[in-house]
Amino acid sequence: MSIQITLPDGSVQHFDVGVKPADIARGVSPRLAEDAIVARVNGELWDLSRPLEGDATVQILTTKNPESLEVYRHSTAHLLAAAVLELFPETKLGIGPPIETGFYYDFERSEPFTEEDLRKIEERMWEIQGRDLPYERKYTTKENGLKMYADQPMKVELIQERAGEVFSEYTLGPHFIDFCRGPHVPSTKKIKAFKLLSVAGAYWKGSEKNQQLQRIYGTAFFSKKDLEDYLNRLEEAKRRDHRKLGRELELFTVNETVGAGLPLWLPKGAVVRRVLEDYIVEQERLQGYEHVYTPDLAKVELYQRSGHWQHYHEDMFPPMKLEHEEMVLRPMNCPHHILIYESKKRSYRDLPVKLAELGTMYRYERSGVLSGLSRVRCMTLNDAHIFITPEQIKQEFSTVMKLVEQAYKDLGITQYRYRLSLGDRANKEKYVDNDAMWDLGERMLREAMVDLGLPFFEAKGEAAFYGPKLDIQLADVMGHEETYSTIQVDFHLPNQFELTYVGPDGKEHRPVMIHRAVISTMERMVSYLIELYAGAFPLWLAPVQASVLPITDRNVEYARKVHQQLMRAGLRSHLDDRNEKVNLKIREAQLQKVPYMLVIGDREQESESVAVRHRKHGDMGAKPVAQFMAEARALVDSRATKD
Ligand code: TSB
Ligand code: ZN
Repeated sequence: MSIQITLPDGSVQHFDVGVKPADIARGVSPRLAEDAIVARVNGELWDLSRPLEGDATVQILTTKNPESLEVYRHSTAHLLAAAVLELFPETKLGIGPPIETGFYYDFERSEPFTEEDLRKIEERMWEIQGRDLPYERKYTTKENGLKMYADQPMKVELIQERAGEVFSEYTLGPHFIDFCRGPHVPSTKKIKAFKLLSVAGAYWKGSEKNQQLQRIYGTAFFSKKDLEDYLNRLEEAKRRDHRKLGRELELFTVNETVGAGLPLWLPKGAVVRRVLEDYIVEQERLQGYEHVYTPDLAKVELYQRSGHWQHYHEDMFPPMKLEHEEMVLRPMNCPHHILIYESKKRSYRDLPVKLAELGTMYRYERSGVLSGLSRVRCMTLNDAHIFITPEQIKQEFSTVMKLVEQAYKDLGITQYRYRLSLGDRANKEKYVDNDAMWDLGERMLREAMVDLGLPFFEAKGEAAFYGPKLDIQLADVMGHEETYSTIQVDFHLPNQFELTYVGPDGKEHRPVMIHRAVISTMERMVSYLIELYAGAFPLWLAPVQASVLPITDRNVEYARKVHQQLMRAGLRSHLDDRNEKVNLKIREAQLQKVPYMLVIGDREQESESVAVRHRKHGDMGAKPVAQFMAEARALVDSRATKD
């Protein structure tokens, strides 16, 4: 019997039933057959060696298609499991999926896997790879399967839960077989570059009620070069990791007794934060923002009225009972600012009203997603709520965008993407139900971006519950993106609180709100800056800008005088008057990434100068104190970000 195969270019070919995608690829070109990883058959991923039973559209996927990498990594996970079973036959298998960064496989075994074991397993994986074993798809009846997998209890559990009467499985050589939907690459020789990275604990099915497993993480790429690039980036990310640098540079700490996601800012981190706060408050002042202070908690009623209670409940800390009231820690600052807006009568002449606050808020982030300063449970946002007429939306949006761009320039941030974060009309639980409002808000933001000529991409289901957002996404060394700045259009909260302003017609009208955060939360922005600069902050942000280092006891008094002069000039100086060798002091200041080390010996003391050493450029020669101060101040005032 002959079947019709439609190829992506629309051409139709006839083949015998049972033809394999691999044969079709070979028919197109030997090159395609060589590059093929997997096929897409009627929209479904399909092994190259799996026969086709009827008419179908067939696309051959090569290393260029993103889905191929997932399949390839999944196949590498099978290779890992096969190697583990060869070396440690008593091991029980969990699951082994591909993930964004590679793949993992979960194993149950009483002995922990050591570094040395990982090395051996990786070696064995290469050995199996060299055997050029096919990934063969087979079928088993459930009844038979349960017998076959009798010594693999987790597989039995999965088969009982998920398998139909007949299910698919994949073999790799005579001994390895895995209950698996597939598809896979045709053979182990296709797998050219992989590395095992780490072992971590994991629970079977992710639940602490179940047994603990050992999860071996690895990664795989189509080429050795891609793998090396990735491993280099991974090294770089480790070197820059803000949690590691935060410890080494004494910026912040997390103490289990306080709780996860509740970092403590150490003196040096607090300086960086304070500099940032002062900076942004000043920029806002120049733009006509008025700064307010509001409490970190309020009665539940406030959030019932705003809609947070209905739509944002899961992200809030549970309420506290106080006499006859229920109070909650605020997850956002908007309701408080709204109450300030409505504390007096507003006229169209007063608009825009821009209320700003370094507002502290609390969110119940799940423990698994918490990370250092970048994702926390208690955070202080550079927040503001702008109350305007509908006609002012675009103008105000553009003014905020300018503020964002200025801040990024001053902070030295250059890599970012604009994301238009849309609602989801079908999700009434997460989002306020008002299609017309969403349509309008999303259109306004889209048009505002087009007017500004800025490129953006759209993401459904990323909006705030009350309205769409224009988010600015910053990526870390590994390419992982997070939202930092955000500009949000909101028609909902003004309605909920029945806000008004008196228009030129003497009647009451409803304002629109823009929620915006220019430099995100202090926590998240500092985490980013630590990684961006690998801890070597630009002079204007550095916790210690200059370390004054007397060489001998004789020089301490003059050094103290220099230190005080610097402090009075508004420079953050540290006097290291310990009775230690100056070389040790220099080394320590260097490790702390202090921009300038000012070495003071007899010669400098006599000439009222300092010997300047820069953390990157090394020895910069002696300079009169006044000259050093003037130069340093100029760099601080211009917010230079390059060393
Ligand atoms: C801008 N009501 C608005 C505000 O007026 C608001 O809260 N928007 S938000 O929910 O998007 O949060 C603002 C920013 O806070 C986010 O863009 C993100 O950069 C930062 N942020 C959110 N959650 C966390 C967290 N868990 N840890 C650190 N920063 C966070
Ligand atoms: Zn808000």
